[in-house]
Amino acid sequence: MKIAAIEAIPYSIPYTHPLRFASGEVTHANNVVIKVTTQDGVVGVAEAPPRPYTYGETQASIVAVVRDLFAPAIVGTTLLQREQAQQAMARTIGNPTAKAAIDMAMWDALGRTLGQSVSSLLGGFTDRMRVSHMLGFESPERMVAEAERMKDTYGISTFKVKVGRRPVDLDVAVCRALRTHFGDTIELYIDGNRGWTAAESAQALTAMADLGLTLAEELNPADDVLGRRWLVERTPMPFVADESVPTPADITREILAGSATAVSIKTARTGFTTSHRILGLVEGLGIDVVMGNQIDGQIGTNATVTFGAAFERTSRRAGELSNFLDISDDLLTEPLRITNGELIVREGPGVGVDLDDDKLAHYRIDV
Ligand code: MUC
Ligand code: MG
Repeated sequence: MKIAAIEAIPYSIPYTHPLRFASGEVTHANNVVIKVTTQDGVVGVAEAPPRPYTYGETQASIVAVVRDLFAPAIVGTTLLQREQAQQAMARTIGNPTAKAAIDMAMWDALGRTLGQSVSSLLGGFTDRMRVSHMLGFESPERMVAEAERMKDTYGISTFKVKVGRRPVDLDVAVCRALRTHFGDTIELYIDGNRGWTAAESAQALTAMADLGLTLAEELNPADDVLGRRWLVERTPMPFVADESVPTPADITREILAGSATAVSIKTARTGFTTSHRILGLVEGLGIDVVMGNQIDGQIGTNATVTFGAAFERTSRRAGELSNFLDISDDLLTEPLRITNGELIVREGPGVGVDLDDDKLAHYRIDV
């Protein structure tokens, strides 16, 4: 079980249509595959999706920090010493997706070594999650058409609508068009990626008070400390902290400050080990939780359902598990399939997915 090598392999696959939101835009899956190889020849795999506009990580920075800092500190430990790896990486602030992918690749290698599924090792609560689809910025007509396609083709009936544009009426019109078109056959919630001010957010929530929104995420910046607290006090549904809480300590600070009442757990950001710690915090604080999407490819989406289905709390709500559908290709030998609005956990061993080496060779790039 001794770790012999940790590799970081960047690749690029175009999206069929870009996903746009208040803090940025994704046109290519410019991700980094992380492979952890043991001395016994077992290989664990995960991936890191850089979000430069959110965490400051780029493909090049992820490759460099894994190669120059994290791999030298972790190679030589065993898969049963994950806490050693956590401590080695914790010395460095930031770099969340690089750290998370190493952690998840170690878990995959451990599951493969033991012949067990990681989801069972983590908690084994259920074998599936309902799927929520994220709708990026477009006109109301196009966003309704996209939701209809997702509902008809994949049975998805939960939608997270990206908001945060100016004037606020644009996004209000989208949410109203979705509710008018689908009636109460869909669940709707919103994510502003810090695009609005507190006052704009309150104005939008008032205008949408009759639309039955179930969650409101990062509508304004958490750094607007009093504005955010003022807004959360006036928000009638759980207010989700996402990019404002990349660590357990951030969650504690923001929740105790009244700046959020729920959190998004993203395995792309906190891997399996820290996500599990966050789940304990969620239970202890008694707050709501949603399994979020870092605009992951299939490897990352599989990681999200592996974790989300492992626990009762994280499998209550639909998880954000479908935006890989917008990528023109992917790297798995056996692609993920969403049917009847659900994604099933792979049986394993490990996280249960295998890389198609020819595809990785085709899409890999130098950074
Ligand atoms: C989300 O929930 O915010 C968009 C940017 C990012 O970092 O994650 C996505 C989705
Ligand atoms: Mg978000």
